Amino acid sequence: FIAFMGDAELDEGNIWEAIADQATQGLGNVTWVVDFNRQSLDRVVPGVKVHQWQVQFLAAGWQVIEVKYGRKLQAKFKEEHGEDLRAWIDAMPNEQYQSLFALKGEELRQRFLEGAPEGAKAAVAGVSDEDLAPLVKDLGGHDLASMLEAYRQADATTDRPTVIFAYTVKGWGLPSAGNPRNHSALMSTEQVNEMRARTQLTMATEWDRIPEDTAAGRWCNARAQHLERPRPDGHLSIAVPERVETRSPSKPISTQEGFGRIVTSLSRDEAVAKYLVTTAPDVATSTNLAGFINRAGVYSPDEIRDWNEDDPMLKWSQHPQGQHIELGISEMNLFLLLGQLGLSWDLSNQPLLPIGTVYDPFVCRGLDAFIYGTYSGSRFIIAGTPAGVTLAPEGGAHQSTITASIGMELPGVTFIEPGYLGALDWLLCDSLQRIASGETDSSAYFRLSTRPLDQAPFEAARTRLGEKVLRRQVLAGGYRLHDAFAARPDLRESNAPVVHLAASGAVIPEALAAAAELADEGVAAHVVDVTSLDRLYAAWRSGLAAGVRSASVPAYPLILREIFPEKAPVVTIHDAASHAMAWIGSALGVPAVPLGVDKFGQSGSVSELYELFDLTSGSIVNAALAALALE
Ligand SMILES: Cc1ncc(C[n+]2csc(CCOP(=O)(O)OP(=O)(O)O)c2C)c(N)n1
Ligand SMILES: [Mg+2]
Repeated sequence: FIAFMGDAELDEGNIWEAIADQATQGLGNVTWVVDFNRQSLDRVVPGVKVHQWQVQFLAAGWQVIEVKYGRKLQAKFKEEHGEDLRAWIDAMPNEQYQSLFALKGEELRQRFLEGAPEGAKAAVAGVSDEDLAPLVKDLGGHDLASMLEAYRQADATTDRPTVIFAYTVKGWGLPSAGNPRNHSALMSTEQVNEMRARTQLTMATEWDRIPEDTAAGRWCNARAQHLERPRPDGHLSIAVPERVETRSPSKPISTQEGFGRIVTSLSRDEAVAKYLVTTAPDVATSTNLAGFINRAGVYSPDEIRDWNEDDPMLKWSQHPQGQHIELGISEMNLFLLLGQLGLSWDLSNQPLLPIGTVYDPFVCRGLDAFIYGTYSGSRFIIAGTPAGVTLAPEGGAHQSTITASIGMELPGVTFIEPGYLGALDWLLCDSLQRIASGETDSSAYFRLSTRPLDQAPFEAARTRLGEKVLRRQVLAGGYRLHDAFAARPDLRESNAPVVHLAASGAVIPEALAAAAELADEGVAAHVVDVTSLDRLYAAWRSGLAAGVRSASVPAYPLILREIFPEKAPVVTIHDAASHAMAWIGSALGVPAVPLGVDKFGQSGSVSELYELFDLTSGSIVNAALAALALE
C-alpha cells in the first residue's frame, strides 16, 4: 500500500492520530512518500519542520528515509570542499533556497553564495554558469536512481511502515518552479508550446497512451493486469435473519442496550458471525459492545495474556482471531478504519460486516473521515450512542443536537433512529443484509439512546397493524404507533379535531403522554414513530424530483399516505435540532410546529431539560393546540 502526500498536508492532525494508534503499528506493507517541496498553498514553509516530523514518525515505530540530494550534488559533495558546500546548502533558509530557482547565471551565483564561507565558494568556483542552476536544484526526489534505492529499502523492511521524505521542487520543469505564488499559476500558451517542444509532444500526441510495444508500455500493461480484480460476485451467500430477538422484554429497555443484545445475538448466528467486525474509539464497553467482545475476542496480531480472565462481565481476550478492533480515543481513526473495513470486499475480496460505535456528539469529530469513507463507496454500520440530551445529568458537553441533520444529509448513508427494540432489531438486521447483498450506498447510521422505554406501545402497534405491515413500515421510515380513534372511538364519532404527533427515538413517551392528555381535551392525536427520517424524506424528495424533471404533478409516497392518512396539522418532536423534522409539515401540506433542542450545553435531569426545550407532554399538548390554531 503506497500513498503519496504533500508536505504541508503533514500539518493535518488526523495523520498523526492515525500513525500514533497502536492498531497501525507494524504495517510492513505500507509506504508513504512525502513530496517534500517545502511549499504549501500560500507560502514557502518557514523553518523546515522535517526534523520534528521525522522524529514523530520514528517515535511511532516507522522507518524514515530521507532522499535529499540527487546524484550530481552527491558527487560534488565528495570533491574538494564538498562538505562545506553540503553544510552551506543544509544551513540555508528555505526561503533563500527556493528563491534561487527563478535565477540564472551570475545572478544565481551571487544569491547562492551571499554570505557563504570560502569553502562553499571554492566548491562551485569551477562550475560554469550553465551548469550551476541544474546543480543547485539537484534534489533527490527528482532523481530516479535515488528514489529507486529508497523504494528498495522500503520493500526490504517488512516489520514496520516506511516514510520517504523525497526533496523536490514545486513546479519542477515549469517556468514557475519554486515561485512562492506558483500554487495556482497558469502557464501562457507560449510556455505550454515551449514545454511541448521540450518534451517532444505535439497537440496531436499529448494525450496518447504510452506505446504498447515499448518497455514502458509493456510494464504499464503488466501492472494493469496485476491490479485488475474481478468485481465482487454480487452478494454474500449468507442470509442475515430478519430479526434476532424473539419478543420485546417486559422491562423498559434503551436502544443502546438493545443494540448490544442484538449484536451479541448475531454473533451466535454461525453464518453471520464470521463476517462481523466491531470497532470503537475506547467506548466499546460504554456503548454495550461487551457482550460481543466476550464472545468474539479482541484482535491482536499476537496472543496476549489476559490478566483479568476471571472477570465475569468482560473478557478482554486478545488474539489473532479476535473480531473487535479497539482504537484509542480518535473518532477520526474510527471512521478511517470503518471506511477501509467497508471496502475490504472491493479491495481484498474479503466481505465483512463492519459495525462501529461512537458517542453521538463525537460523530462530528470524525466527520471528515466519515464523509470520505462513504464518498469512496464504503459500506458499514455506525451506532452513535448516547444521542441527544438524555445524558444531560452527566453534563452539557456530552449532548448531540445537530447529528440527526448530519445523518440525513450524508449521501450514501441512511439515518435511522428507532425507539423500540423490535424496530431496531428489524432495521439493524435489514441494514446488515443490504451490506451483505453488496447494495451500493448501504451504510447506516443508527442514532441511539440510553433512555429505557416501555416496550408495551410497540407490542400494541404490532397487534393492531400485524407483524408484516409493521415491519414494512418500520423499514420504510415510520408507522402509526398510537391510533387515537382505535384507542378512543368516541373521538371519531364526535368529529374531534385531529392532530399528528410525529416523534423519533427517546422522546416517544412524551408524545404518547401528550396524546392521552389531548384525548381528554377532545382532540384526536395520532402518534407516528419516525424510525428513519432519512427514508421518509428520500421518498418525498424523489417524488418531487421526478415531478420537477418532467414538469408534472409529483408522486406522493405511499408510506406518507399510510402513516398520515388524515390531512391534519402536525407537531414534530425530536431530541435533536428542531429543523431536522420540520419539513414534515411541508410534505403533508399542513401547519407544523417543530419541537426540538436548539440550544447547547445545559446540564440537569432529563425532565429538567425536556422542560427547558418544550419537550414535555404539556408542551407537546400546547404545540398541538397551536398547530390546530394555525390551520
Ligand atoms: C483539508 C484541506 N485543506 C485545505 C486545502 C486547500 N489546499 C489545497 S493544496 C494546499 C497546499 C498543499 O500543500 P502541500 O501538501 O505541501 O502540497 P504541494 O502543493 O506543495 O504539492 C491547500 C492548503 C485542501 N485541499 N484540503
Ligand atoms: Mg508542499
